Amino acid sequence: MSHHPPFRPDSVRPGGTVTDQAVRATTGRSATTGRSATTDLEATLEGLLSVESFDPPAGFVRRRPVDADRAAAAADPQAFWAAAARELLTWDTPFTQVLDDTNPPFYTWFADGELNLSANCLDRHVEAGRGGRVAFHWRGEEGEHRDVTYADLLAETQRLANGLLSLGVRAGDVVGIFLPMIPEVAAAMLACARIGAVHNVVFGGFAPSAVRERMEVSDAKVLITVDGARRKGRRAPVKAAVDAELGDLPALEHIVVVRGPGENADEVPMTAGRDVWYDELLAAAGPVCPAVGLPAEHPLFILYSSGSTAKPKGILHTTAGYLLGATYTLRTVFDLDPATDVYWCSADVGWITGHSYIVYGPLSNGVTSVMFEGAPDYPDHDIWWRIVEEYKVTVFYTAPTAIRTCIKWGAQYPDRHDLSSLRVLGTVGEPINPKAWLWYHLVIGGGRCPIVDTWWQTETGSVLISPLAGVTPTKPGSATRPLPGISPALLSEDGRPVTEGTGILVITQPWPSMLRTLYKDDKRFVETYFSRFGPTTYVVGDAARLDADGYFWIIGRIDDVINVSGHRLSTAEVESAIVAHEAVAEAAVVAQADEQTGQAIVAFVTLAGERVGDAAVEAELREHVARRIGKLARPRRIVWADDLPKTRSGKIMRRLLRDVAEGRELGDVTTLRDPAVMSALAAKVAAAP
Ligand code: 6R9
Repeated sequence: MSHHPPFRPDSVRPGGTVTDQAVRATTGRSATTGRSATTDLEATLEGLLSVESFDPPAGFVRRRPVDADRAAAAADPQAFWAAAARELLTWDTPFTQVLDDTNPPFYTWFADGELNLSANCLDRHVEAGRGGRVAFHWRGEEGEHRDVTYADLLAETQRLANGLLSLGVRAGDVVGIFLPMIPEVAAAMLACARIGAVHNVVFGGFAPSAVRERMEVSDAKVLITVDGARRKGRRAPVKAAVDAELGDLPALEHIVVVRGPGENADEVPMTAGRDVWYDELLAAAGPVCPAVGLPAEHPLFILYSSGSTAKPKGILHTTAGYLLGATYTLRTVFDLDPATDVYWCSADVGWITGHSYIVYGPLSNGVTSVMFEGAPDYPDHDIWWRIVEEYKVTVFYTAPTAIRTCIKWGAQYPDRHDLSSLRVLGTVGEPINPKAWLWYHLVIGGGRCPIVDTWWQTETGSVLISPLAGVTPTKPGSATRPLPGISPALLSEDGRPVTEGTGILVITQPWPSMLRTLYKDDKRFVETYFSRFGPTTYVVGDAARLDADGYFWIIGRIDDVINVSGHRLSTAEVESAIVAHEAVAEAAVVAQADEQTGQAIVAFVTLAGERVGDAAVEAELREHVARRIGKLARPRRIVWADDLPKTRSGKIMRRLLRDVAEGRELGDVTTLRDPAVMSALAAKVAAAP
């Protein structure tokens, strides 16, 4: 396989670039095993924080060249996407139209083509003789193993598709999926796709009331759920709770119940005529369900995403464009080789990362993945690294918040394991602070794995801005440059282009995996994304900075900007500075109304290891922030927190922290991973206002 010279920015910013050898020289970490030597990690991290840019690690050999893609996409984006759609997807009816942009912002892609998404993810691999390849190395939280091959998954998907048909599900009907991280969740999504039903996956950790809301607004006809769930050795009945919340939904005709892993001692209530066991449904169904080609723009799924307002947005994706985005970006960004790589994305299928990068992207590419049911600290804090070692994971994709949690636990857990199989690391979900980036790079990646900081959204369907592994020089904290065929730009408040500096992030050209609308709410779709700068400019909702090398730095949601005495500060920037302090594990910064300065900064801080939050640490931190950003950015107040309120997908809920800081009644906390975190913080703040 040929090796292409890496892209290099024209100029290198102060601080200079650093090579893999230099990292190894300064860290004492072996590039081949990832094991630490005796060098003080903390000092090394501190030393590297001033390094602005990292070249792709010297020994990294890229398997999939991308220079031709860049050139083709730059010359003619539509022709580029059309060629990719022909090369990467298998069509029943080839398309002749590519983009239809006659009615913006309602774009269509490949509209006269037909294909079946489940056939693209399963049948074509089996037909090519790769049915024996493992699709998922499933790993249960009690250590159970189950290898599901492509042939297994195809068989299961066909039976379930027939089962759904027997329950009266037809193309266009909505099927809810509320399942833990078990292979059945992939089969459920694929079975829907096979018959053209629209799936609506709800994160398995959400409360049944959230499931009810999402089923109700989408008129779900069937819900696929589980008898009970387990988490860190504890069990909770799911079906009974679902019944209590959803029993009276008029549109919901059937509930299919999977017998989840482990013993479930609870009595599972089953309503005759409505409820059916998953295994019994499959046993009664025929083994063959032909994959019929569906129109490219057939709706594939709805995924509710919590916006800044109370009402969640039902983001709608369609078939071909979405699949093309997931398929192309996975192989291109991560340099995945389905024949040799073992890939693991630690997200949950209940959010978009799971849809695109646990289910559709990996399966469409024919990759072998790990699927893990459990928590990262059960039975011990090294379980992720044990799994990497056991399955020889080569490509690992997780969230910055998870990395910061690992930092808090300490390098001794990854250091227990041989992580030398890893070759590419990825992050997603929020800006990654440089310290977490460096720790990930050194402790997990052994200094030898490129890190891809992938920026995208539920709405974008697939990654839009990211380094390409082994090609793009990376700057910790920057998602770097757009992928081929993607055209982001920054605009000022009044809509003028910003070529260097801070602005509102927009995408100026449609791309295949973009959302098509908000479910049954075209009006809100246009208002939310396409009203501010007109119907052809997609407004992302993030602010970003563009540097002299054309690198994008995502600052955060537009509403996460703090204004202190007329100076705009990003919560992410202040957080990053705080977290760079050696005593700190994690920080969340919010604004508190202030008579004098308009807004003042309140920082909620979790300390690493044994440090205790006292006046001395507080003074150190304030001084530290002053040095890194300026006196203006010094937190007015620091609240020591044992944990921060996070959504199930790991995003810090700053809205709730603002409520606490400003002494307001706490809003809805049911979407938090751990609602108890909020009451603990509120008590702390109330005790020392
Ligand atoms: C995939 C996903 C989207 C929002 C997005 C942005 C933030 C995601 C990021 C990132 C900085 C990254 N975000 N990736 N910010 N760097 N690499 O997370 O989708 O749940 O819809 O969230 O997450 O603010 O607008 P979603």
